Amino acid sequence: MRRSVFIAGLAATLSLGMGALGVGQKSFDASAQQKPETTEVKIDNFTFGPAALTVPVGATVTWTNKDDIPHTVVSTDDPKAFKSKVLDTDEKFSFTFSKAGTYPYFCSIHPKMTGKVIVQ
Ligand SMILES: [Cu+2]
Repeated sequence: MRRSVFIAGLAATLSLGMGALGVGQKSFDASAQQKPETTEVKIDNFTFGPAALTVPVGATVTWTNKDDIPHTVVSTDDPKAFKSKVLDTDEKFSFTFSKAGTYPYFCSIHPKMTGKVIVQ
C-alpha cells in the first residue's frame, strides 16, 4: 500500500518535472526554428533594417529593397562572401550563411549604407 502511494507520488513528480522540462525545451526549439524564417532585412530610406542581424548557421537572409532608388548588398570581406546585383524597388537578394562568423556588408552605390549579419 504505502509503497504504491510512494511510487505514484514519485511518478507524478517525475512527469511534472519532465513536463516542465519538455515545455522549456519546446519553446527553446520553436524560437530557434522560427528565426530562420524572420531573417529579412529591409532596405528603406538608405538604411538596412535591422543594421545588425543575428541568425543561426544555415539561415537564409533575404534583403528586400523597399526604397524607390536602387541599392546593392555587397559583403565587405575579402574575398566577398556575397554580392547582389543592383536591386530595384521590391527586388530581393538572398544568401545562405553556412559558416559562423560576422559578415559586414554595404551598398556599393551608397557606401555609407552599412550593415552586418552575425551568424552563430
Ligand atoms: Cu544604396
